[in-house]
Amino acid sequence: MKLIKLGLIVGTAVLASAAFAKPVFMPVFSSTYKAPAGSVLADTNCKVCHVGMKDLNPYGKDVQKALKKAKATDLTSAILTSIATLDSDKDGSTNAAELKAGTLPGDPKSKPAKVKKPAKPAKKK
Ligand SMILES: [Ca+2]
Repeated sequence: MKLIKLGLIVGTAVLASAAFAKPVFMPVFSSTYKAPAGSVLADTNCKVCHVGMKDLNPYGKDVQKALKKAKATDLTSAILTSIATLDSDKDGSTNAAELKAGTLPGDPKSKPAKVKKPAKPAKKK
C-alpha cells in the first residue's frame, strides 16, 4: 500500500512538473529572437511567456496554441515565428515589432515607443 502511495506521489509530481515552463524553450526563443542589449526583453527570461510560476501570459498562450496546432511538444523557431504577426497582448504592436524593440509581447504595459510620424511636407503655395 505504501508503495502505491509513493507511486502516486511521484507520478503526480512528474505530471505537475510537466506543466511548468520547459527550460529548453528559452534557448530556442533566444536563438530565434536576439533581444537588444539592455532591453526589458533581454532581462526577462521565463516571463516572456509566463506570469508567476506556471500561468501563461497572452503571448505564452499563443505559443501554447501554436504548439498544439503544430502537434508539437518541443518549441521550434518556426512555431515562434508563426505567431510573429499576432498582437498577443492587444497593445497595438505585433509580437514581431515588440521582440525587435525588446519589449514584452505578453504584457500590454510593455510596448515599443511610438515612432514619430514623418513631418508632413510643406503645402505648395
Ligand atoms: Ca503587443
